[in-house]
Amino acid sequence: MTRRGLLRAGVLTGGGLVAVAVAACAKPAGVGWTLGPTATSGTAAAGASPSAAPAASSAAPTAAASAEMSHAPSASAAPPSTDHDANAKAGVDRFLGGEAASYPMGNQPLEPRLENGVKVFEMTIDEIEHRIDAVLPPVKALGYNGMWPGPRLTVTEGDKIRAIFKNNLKESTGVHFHGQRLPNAMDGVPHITQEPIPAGGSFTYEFTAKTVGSHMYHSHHNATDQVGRGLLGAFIVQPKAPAERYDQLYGASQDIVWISNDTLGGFTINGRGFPATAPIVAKLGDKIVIRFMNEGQMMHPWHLHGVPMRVVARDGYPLGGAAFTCDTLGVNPGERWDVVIDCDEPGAWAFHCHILQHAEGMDGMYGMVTALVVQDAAAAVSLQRAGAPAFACVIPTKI
Ligand SMILES: [Cu+2]
Repeated sequence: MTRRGLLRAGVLTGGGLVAVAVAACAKPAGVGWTLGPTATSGTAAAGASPSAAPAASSAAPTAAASAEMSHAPSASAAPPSTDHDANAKAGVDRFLGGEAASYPMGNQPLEPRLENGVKVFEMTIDEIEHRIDAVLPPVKALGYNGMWPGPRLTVTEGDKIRAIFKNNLKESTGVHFHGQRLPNAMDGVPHITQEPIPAGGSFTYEFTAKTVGSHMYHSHHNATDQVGRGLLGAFIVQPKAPAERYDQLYGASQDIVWISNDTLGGFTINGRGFPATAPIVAKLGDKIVIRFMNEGQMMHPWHLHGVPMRVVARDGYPLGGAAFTCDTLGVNPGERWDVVIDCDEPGAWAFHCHILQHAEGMDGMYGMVTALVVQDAAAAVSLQRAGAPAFACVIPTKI
């Protein structure tokens, strides 16, 4: 099947199951990013994988992280392979088969406990084993509450917040709430506003959630390594006025956090690489919100096929009359951009970083790739790909 055919593919059932298509897993081989004729397939070529690139193009992460970065997305371990279409299809089939739902995802919502009007979040900082996909060996990562990305923390403007971080690492750390206007002592920068949180120690961050919108929390200590290895998460501050929240303001039926990273494990969306990335499944006519957050070391231009994106906020601040429409949105490290997508075209639309080395090689797609599937019962037949397996939507739908 051609790539074009694959991108059209999809299966729809009344139960909300969908199959999508994008292509599969492989890596440039040879030196740097070149796709040379000596390209091999599978993990044997991992040393030349795209996931190794950040080490070359950025301040060097630790040796441990560099070693882990050599894990390349791969469909098979049989070098050399010349059947690139088969390799690509194998990855697509894994995606279609619901690999994303086959093991636990990070970015799960964490409910605070209320203590005298304060929303208290209990957090741990742990060494974890994390799977970028269901096939590659787990990587030695770091996580908040045992997951990567860390738990999604959602509060309301004006809430009093207490976030207690217990450091279970063998090294010190610090936690910065990125994008929040904070009391200086709560800014989380070791040796500037606080002592590092030592191994085995704890630190309690207390502040009032002032800055509405899409924000993050992450390590601000040995950050190239610690953030690169997974110490990152989403911190969402909902406006106090319900009418200003995206479900009411835009009629959004899904509110999706999309955190990119590009160090440990290669190019990831919410800690996953294609084909283990979660698809986004919507119904025709739905409006959905995506909150892009970049915790990586390089810019990623997110490109959506089929339907445009309306960009409504940057770093949590509404763009108002400066809102704009695009199909490719560059998100720099540290930035957050909120977009509204009007799902008015049925189909399975590829959704990927358009730095192609982050998304597709000779053997198909890997890394920063997923798909937006717009379901339309009337179009189900024309979208159907014969024999394609179906899978359930695994994207969290509400913040
Ligand atoms: Cu990219």
